[in-house]
Amino acid sequence: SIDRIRHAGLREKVMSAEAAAEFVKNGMNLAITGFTGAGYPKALPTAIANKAKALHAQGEKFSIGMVTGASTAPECDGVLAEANAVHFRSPFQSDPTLRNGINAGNIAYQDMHLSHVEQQMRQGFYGKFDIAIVEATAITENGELVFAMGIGHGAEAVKNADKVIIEINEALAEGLEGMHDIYADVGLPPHRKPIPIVGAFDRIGTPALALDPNKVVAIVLTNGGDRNSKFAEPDDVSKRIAAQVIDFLDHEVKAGRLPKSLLPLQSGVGNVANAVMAGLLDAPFEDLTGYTEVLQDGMLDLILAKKMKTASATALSFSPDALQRFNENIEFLKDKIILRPMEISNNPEIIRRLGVIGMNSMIEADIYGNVNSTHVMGTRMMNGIGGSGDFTRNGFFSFYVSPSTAKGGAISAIVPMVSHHDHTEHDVMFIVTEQGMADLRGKAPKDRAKLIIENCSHPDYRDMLRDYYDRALVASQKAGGIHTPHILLEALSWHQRFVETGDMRIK
Ligand code: 0RQ
Repeated sequence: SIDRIRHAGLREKVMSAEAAAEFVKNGMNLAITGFTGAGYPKALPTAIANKAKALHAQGEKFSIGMVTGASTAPECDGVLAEANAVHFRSPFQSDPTLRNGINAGNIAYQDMHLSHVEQQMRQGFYGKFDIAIVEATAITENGELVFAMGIGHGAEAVKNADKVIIEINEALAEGLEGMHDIYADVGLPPHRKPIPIVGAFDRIGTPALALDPNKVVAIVLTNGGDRNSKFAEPDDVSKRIAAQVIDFLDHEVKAGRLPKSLLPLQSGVGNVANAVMAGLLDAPFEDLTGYTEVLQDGMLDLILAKKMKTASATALSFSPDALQRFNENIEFLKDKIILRPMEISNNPEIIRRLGVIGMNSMIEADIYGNVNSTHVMGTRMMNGIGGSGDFTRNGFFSFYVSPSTAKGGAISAIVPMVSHHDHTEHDVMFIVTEQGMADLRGKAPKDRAKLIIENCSHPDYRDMLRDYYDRALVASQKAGGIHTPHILLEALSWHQRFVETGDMRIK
């Protein structure tokens, strides 16, 4: 209700989503909040999409450029893509309709490291932002904005855009107020200072963001849930991957190289990542901490079970059940979860200082440890790099986890050469599949290849990989160097075979 707008002057800005959508004109550049299905506007995107459809029916043009925190949901990315209302999109998405628009060539998409987004907004790489659309829990007496379940680039969006539209979502727990820590002083060089986070749970900012009331052109009241996708119960493959990661960490603790509380954990999205967190519930560690971008069910349950002391993230992305546990325990969780702008949650300086243990999923890795997180068969965008690069390059440990095959065995996740490079051999420390783990630290390419083929590849592909590697060694000798053996014309032939026959295996 209007009670959540505690600043009297701003109450006058309340209007319908349709009326607010009138501020959005063809060709505008919008900064819209949303991070992995949390904190995205629930009403404006549909109102904008309906406006687009009506204009298109009259033969008029209408589309927007759209920069979010990360992925949103069907009622944001989905409806806008479905209405052909998006001509540019950055930095991360996972919506099927939007993805199809990107892969059909109708939507220009820039896939970006999430830690870079706010800085590049300030640098003006995306041009001027006409409007920011921001989801919020409340507006304080002093006219400050209390963010929702996700912050992402929201603080920079509000500062940067000419006009601001706020959606106040009544479905959000009021107890979220106080969980956010808004530090928006990163600035641009040469005037930067160290970001003063030395412990994963340090508070360095304010619980809400000061607003310029003159920039706020509309406030829309909504009442709707976040995307709240269900998680699959960890399957056998996920459990085997998780067990190896946990065994390794346990080994490091026993060897005295890691404390019993480990180091702050980051985990990517998806079922395998969630399975690792679920596995930690029964692991012999205590007082764990999280320094991650997305906090999912697994980490929430670690906190509720008092296995994890505190967690820092930029968004809370829960299944419906976990959301209920979160809302019911919000008073207990208040001093255990902190939400930050994604420029801070994913900041290389802090990730390096804290020594974060990063765990992310991949599409494929090659025999030398290069990783592709984003493209299927080299050309088709899946989701995007997200924060995986921020954590992989700067983490204390960087794990890549994946089943060893995809599409019922027709695709090997271990290939001679990745069809797209997101994380180079210099950044990737461990590759883990249900077959086993390759520890690549301190190893040269030929040693890595042996480990990845023997430990991580699926038995159906192991002989093919051995054969490729052996012949590459001979061919590369002729080509003038065997540091990283390859047969250049054959290196991507597995992908080509899949494109032509639907199977990487030779029939
Ligand atoms: O597709 O459902 O159509 O069959 O990819 O694969 O195995 O369910 O795994 O959900 O963890 O996703 C890398 C895509 C993995 C994800 C990726 C197909 C597979 C399936 C999903 P179907 P799984 P996940 C935190 C960090 C980049 C961003 C990131 C991702 C679908 O983790 O987007 O890490 N990561 N962010 O069939 C063809 C292969 C394949 C393949 C899997 N080799 N070839 N298809 N698939 N491997 C979050 C943020 O930063 C916001």
